[in-house]
Amino acid sequence: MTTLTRAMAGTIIAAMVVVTGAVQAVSLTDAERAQICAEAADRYRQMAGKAPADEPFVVVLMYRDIYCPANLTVRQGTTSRWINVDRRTSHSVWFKEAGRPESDRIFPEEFVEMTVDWPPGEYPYLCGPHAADGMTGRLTVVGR
Ligand SMILES: [Cu+2]
Repeated sequence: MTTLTRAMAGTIIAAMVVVTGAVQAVSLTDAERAQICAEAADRYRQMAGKAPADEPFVVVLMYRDIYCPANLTVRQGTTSRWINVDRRTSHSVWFKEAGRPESDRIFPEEFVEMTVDWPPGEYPYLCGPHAADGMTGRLTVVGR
């Protein structure tokens, strides 16, 4: 192996380590996700004084680089709020595949609200800053 090839091999190994680090959140087990989402719901109760399910709108919590719940089915015309219950990190909601613009950064205790009146179908979305860490979600819209 020439020195150059050896140097390139070193670079490739370094790149693989970086990629592995970045996808760690993707490999969360269902139990780990459930635990994080339970913590997120506790954080929301502290902030709002009630459970997410008791709100008159649909709630998706953003916490520790996941959406809770990550998969959600709503009827057309449903108002949904993506709420950041993290302490420091900002997130976004971006229906990139649907060709929509990324939301503004949503800082702790802030939210974005959307009334989804799109045609029935599946709408994957992601967090701009954390998509590479596995922060993605899917909204399924069903007819009224
Ligand atoms: Cu995020």
